[in-house]
Amino acid sequence: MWQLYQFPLCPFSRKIRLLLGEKGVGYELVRESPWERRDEFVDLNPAGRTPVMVDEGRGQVLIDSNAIAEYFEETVEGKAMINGTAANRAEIRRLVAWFDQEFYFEVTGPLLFERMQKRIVHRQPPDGGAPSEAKKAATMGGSAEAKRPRWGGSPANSA
Ligand SMILES: N[C@@H](CCC(=O)N[C@@H](CS)C(=O)NCC(=O)O)C(=O)O
Repeated sequence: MWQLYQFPLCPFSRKIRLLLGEKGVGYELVRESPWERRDEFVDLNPAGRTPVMVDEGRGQVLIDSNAIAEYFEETVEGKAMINGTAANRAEIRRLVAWFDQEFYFEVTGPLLFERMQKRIVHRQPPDGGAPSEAKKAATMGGSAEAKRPRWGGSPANSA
């Protein structure tokens, strides 16, 4: 049985939970707080980041959301999430990489830092302005990306 080491608010973990649901892969959730740098977790992933998937029976450890997504894309038949022509698949991969990078650094990362990490880990008060800046970034108002006609085409896919 697969175990997903994840943090509930981690967007990369969320992406994998959605993907596993779509693919119909059974798994057990293991809650991990990456900033605690738990020895057993760092032994699994020296980078100390969520998500990580482990199947002890198969002696398999998968690290990094994109590596995990590609692994299940290649090993589980049906409900392809990186689908279509090579050009479509390249576009899906581009969008996933773009979203992971931009949304995490401009939106989810600052929100997680202000609302959770700063309070719990650093014991500092929040900066009231930061969440509204993140919200502004989340709307992507007027960006070239927001005006693109379709995100990765259809049917449903990773993008
Ligand atoms: N490229 C990685 C990014 C994973 C990542 O940054 N996870 C964050 C939580 S959302 C983390 O574990 N941060 C702890 C750290 O960087 O020390 C992926 O796609 O899995």
